[in-house]
Amino acid sequence: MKCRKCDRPAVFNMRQHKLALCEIHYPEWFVTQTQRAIQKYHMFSPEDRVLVAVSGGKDSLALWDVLLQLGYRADGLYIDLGIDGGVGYSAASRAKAEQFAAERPDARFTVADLKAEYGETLPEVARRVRRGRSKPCSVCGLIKRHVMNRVTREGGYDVLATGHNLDDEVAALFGNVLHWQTGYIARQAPVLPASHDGLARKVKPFCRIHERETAAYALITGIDYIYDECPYAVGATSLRYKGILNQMEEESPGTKLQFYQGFLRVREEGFFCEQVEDVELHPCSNCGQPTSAPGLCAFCRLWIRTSGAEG
Ligand code: Q46
Ligand code: ZN
Ligand code: ZN
Repeated sequence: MKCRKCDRPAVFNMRQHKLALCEIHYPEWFVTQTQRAIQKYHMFSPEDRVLVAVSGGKDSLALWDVLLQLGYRADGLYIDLGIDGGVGYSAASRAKAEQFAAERPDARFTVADLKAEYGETLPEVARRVRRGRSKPCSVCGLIKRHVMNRVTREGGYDVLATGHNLDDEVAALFGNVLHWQTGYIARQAPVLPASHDGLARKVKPFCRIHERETAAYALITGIDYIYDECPYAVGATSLRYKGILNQMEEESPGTKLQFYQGFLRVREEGFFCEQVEDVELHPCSNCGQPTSAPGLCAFCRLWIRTSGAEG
């Protein structure tokens, strides 16, 4: 098969776009698609300072790479959760992120080390608190959100960018629709605006890009990333949903994009807007980050043991 744009052999075929491209034109196409999403959803402008949350995986490193190529002022943040899982997961993924950053000395790179900053790794906290014993990912999500928000604000960044791709977004949407979690559905968007209460603006420039497209970009451009999933991801419901959606995509290319774009359209038409509750937020009495209940936020409650704390 030949590249659509030149005579070279195609290295990547996208059935859903009816497009096959060579090793030169595929990365170009990928970068243009990302730029289009940034502009279409008004994510940020060249003057803005962007913090990219990097995990050492293909999506986030590809995102950082593309933003730098496009000339954005993009720095990286890696959160070291201290996960071992028998494979030294955090150490290995951190090494990939560090190596990537070292090759791009103009970009700033920050590591937030959970154990060094808060005294415990994620598995240690998860074992100690009730909600973590059954669901370490729920504690992890809470910790990552807090740390990302903190570093974004402290570092004076305008926006936090994550590498969530179309498969992630569609799997989340599918799960939320399956359980009719209308509040979550209403809050799922390529851009979550900053709130005056101190929550950073969050954007997902890869929201319309398939996971296999980010993998192909990383492979073709030689980005070295960690192939392993986090050991806690094994058996995750979202992976099951991804499998089902991949089967549908296989039989009918374009299904995922159609589902997602259709959702954004009806959302734009105001379909779910009454589901967005205007919850009043208060600053946490310890860290100052916004929280719905007065007193300590859920993150600080993980570390500060009071009579009402989880145990
Ligand atoms: S890092 Fe954390 Fe994920 Fe690992 S513990 Fe779960 S949430 S699976 S994206
Ligand atoms: Zn070509
Ligand atoms: Zn707090």
